[in-house]
Amino acid sequence: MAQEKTVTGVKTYDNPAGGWGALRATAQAVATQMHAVEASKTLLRTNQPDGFDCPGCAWPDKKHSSTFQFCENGAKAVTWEATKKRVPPEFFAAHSVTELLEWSDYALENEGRLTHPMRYNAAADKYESVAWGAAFAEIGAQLRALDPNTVEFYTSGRTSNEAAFLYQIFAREYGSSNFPDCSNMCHEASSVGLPQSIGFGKGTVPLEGFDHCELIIAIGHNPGTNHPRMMGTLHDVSRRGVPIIVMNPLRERALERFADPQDPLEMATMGATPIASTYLQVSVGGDAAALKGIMKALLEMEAAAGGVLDRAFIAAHTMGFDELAADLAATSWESITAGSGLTQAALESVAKAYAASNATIVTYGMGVTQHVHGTENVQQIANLLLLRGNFGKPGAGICPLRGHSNVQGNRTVGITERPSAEMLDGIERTFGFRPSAARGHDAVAAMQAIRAGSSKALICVGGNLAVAMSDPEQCAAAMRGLSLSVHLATKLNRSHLLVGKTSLLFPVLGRTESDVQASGQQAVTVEDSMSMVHASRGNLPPASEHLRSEPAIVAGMAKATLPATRVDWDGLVADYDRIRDAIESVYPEFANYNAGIRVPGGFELPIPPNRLVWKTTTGKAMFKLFKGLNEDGPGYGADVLKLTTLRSHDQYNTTIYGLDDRYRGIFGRRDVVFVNAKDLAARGLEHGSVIDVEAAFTDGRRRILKGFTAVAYNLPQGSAAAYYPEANCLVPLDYADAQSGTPGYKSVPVRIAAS
Ligand SMILES: Nc1nc2c(c(=O)[nH]1)N[C@H]1C(S)=C(S)[C@@H](COP(=O)(O)OP(=O)(O)OC[C@H]3O[C@@H](n4cnc5c(=O)[nH]c(N)nc54)[C@H](O)[C@@H]3O)O[C@H]1N2
Ligand SMILES: Nc1nc2c(c(=O)[nH]1)N[C@H]1C(S)=C(S)[C@@H](COP(=O)(O)OP(=O)(O)OC[C@H]3O[C@@H](n4cnc5c(=O)[nH]c(N)nc54)[C@H](O)[C@@H]3O)O[C@H]1N2
Ligand SMILES: [Mo]
Repeated sequence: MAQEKTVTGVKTYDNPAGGWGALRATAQAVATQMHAVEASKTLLRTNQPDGFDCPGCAWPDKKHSSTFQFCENGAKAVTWEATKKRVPPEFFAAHSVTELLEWSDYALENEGRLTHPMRYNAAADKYESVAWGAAFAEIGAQLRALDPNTVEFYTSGRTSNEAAFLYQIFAREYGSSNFPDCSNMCHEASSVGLPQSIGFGKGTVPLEGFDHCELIIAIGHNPGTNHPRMMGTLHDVSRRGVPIIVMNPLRERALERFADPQDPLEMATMGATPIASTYLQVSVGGDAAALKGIMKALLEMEAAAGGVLDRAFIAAHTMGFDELAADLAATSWESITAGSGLTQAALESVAKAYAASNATIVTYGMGVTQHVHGTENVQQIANLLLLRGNFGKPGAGICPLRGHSNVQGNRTVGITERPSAEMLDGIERTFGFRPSAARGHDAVAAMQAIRAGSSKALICVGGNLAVAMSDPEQCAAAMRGLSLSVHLATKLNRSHLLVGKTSLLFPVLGRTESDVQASGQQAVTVEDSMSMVHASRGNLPPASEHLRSEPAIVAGMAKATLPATRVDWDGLVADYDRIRDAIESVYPEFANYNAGIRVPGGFELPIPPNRLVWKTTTGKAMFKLFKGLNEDGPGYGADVLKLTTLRSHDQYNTTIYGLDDRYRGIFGRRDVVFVNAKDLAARGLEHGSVIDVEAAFTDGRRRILKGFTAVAYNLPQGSAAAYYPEANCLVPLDYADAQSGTPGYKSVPVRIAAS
């Protein structure tokens, strides 16, 4: 977009996404973090059948091949972990925790890999190295003295199936059901919403589905940055002439035009392929209204001419259609267009394209889930698909784009605060004890309990909870009140510095590293967005001889905490095949687990909706009503903008690789707020104005982002955007979906004014 005024670090980016720029950035990431020879060896083994799983995203690679050497953000994720830089005990001796808290998130992680187990010494205000055995003994003694219900077990979605499973068995044998995890801030709205709709909380589309679809509707995700391997798929789909309708407030470049670095012709000619056939700039928070509008148009077409709905499918497989139809009839077009920011004609044209397609896939991401009614949002997508029977046939279905590379697997193997009877039976059958059936804490509830002082200890397998959560100021204060905090991590981050009475920091093996146990070199397993489970085996020498694997550390803590344990921790860790046998025993859907992962590409877990089996309480797929249109709760007045929070192209969640966001034209900075030029003008502001952004909540606490620079940007009037995690200070801890607990990160009511 042409800018009238020059603002430092803000430029126009006119090229397609991908292309030579992506290859250049890949080479740069490699050069700054790794030695070139080692790098090429490592990178080429990413996502190969005998290599390791790329921690960059959860999108599968085509069978037996890897697109890795062409994937800029995959390379950033791998090289960030496989870096040559180290953070040894001498580093901590030289820098106090108070000093390190002044460092940026980027600077902390950029120091490199943790090398030794460390324990915080309050008198010196420094982390000091500690022996593994002593550290485990201290954790055991403290946990034994605590009520298990006051201990929180956090998981971030990089954790392998094997580590996640051992972790939940440890926590449950100890007596806790508190499993806050990153998914609670991410796709929980899918995990809660879809089981009610279709009896299954995950995506239903296999990768091959994209070879058969006749239409894709892509809502609220930015694959050019966050699911880069998906771009190859979308590129192929577009080349087949299949329409791709995008609903996103921002015109994300990769969804407009993409040059596939794997396409020699495109690279040689500097060409590109258009991705979206239709790009609808829905308002921030306008998805429920837009989806209801498309469904209303569909029903109106059906009433006018018939033949639009799949009546046979609706009759045989669903319940709740009449209520849905009545609600849509009662919802006015005026309210739909006001709520979505889209015209009736635009929504009718989507309905027409949808009615003309025999196999439709809806893909979606955080733009849909991170709202105060995220669960209902997801259910409107399921409703839309059910209306034309888009389940159980090739090329059709729902495709949530998962976040962390194994976040889906973590949940499958039991990281959940809502244990099912089936799972508890499985654990009892396998290990001979029956864990508590009580519902535990999710991420928001855990942080609230820590803040209230009712939870005393926090163990984190990965992640950066205090920074990723809403309201970091309150989270930081809460974390400092803990009697015990334990972090398993590859790199140093801010959460590790929010020390409690006893704080321990354990360095772990990453995906890229060789994991050798008593029976030899081990593979771990992960589940991608499409329910494919496959092996991941690292090949680099560990960053330090003191590193331990996540399963080994979990086992160490468990043995020290549970003197009468029923679990053979040492035996399980000696040979991960045994962990997988135990997983299979608890979750029978992992039939022949160990054999299945020895086949290149792995195996698929069952997806009941694809067999037209609906594991809902009624045995049918359910049309779920969402009364009204506002996915974000009450309005806050005409001067209020809805601010969404985004990832830049140079970040992985709280990990900031660099300060550029190339495709959005931002360079060397992150302190910007994207606003429509008219909204700026209406407030006497302009492109480049230095502004304060203040949340409009009325709970009596002021939440302000000070001194950010306004960037006039092509997004709908009334909408605004800023980067995560900088903008998290605007989000109250309880601003979250009532059903799923997912924070409303994508719809924060704010006012802006000159600084
Ligand atoms: N390189 C890289 N890869 C990643 C990550 C990363 O940080 N970096 N994070 C991983 C994780 S954990 C996750 S969950 C995924 C996240 O992947 P995405 O879901 O793509 O994440 P976001 O950057 O939050 O972007 C959301 C998109 O939704 C749009 N949007 C914002 N608000 C709304 C809205 O109200 N409605 C609609 N329709 N759209 C909206 C934004 O413009 C943006 O394009 O990526 C994973 N992969
Ligand atoms: N405002 C706003 N807030 C958000 C979001 C948003 O869109 N907007 N998105 C939310 C989403 S979708 C998510 S998933 C969360 C992410 O929340 P988290 O998962 O908690 O955060 P990450 O930044 O992914 O965690 C990074 C840290 O993980 C550690 N790590 C990396 N690899 C490994 C490994 O292999 N093992 C171990 N043990 N540790 C490792 C490193 O120490 C690194 O510092 O943030 C949420 N917060
Ligand atoms: Mo996520």
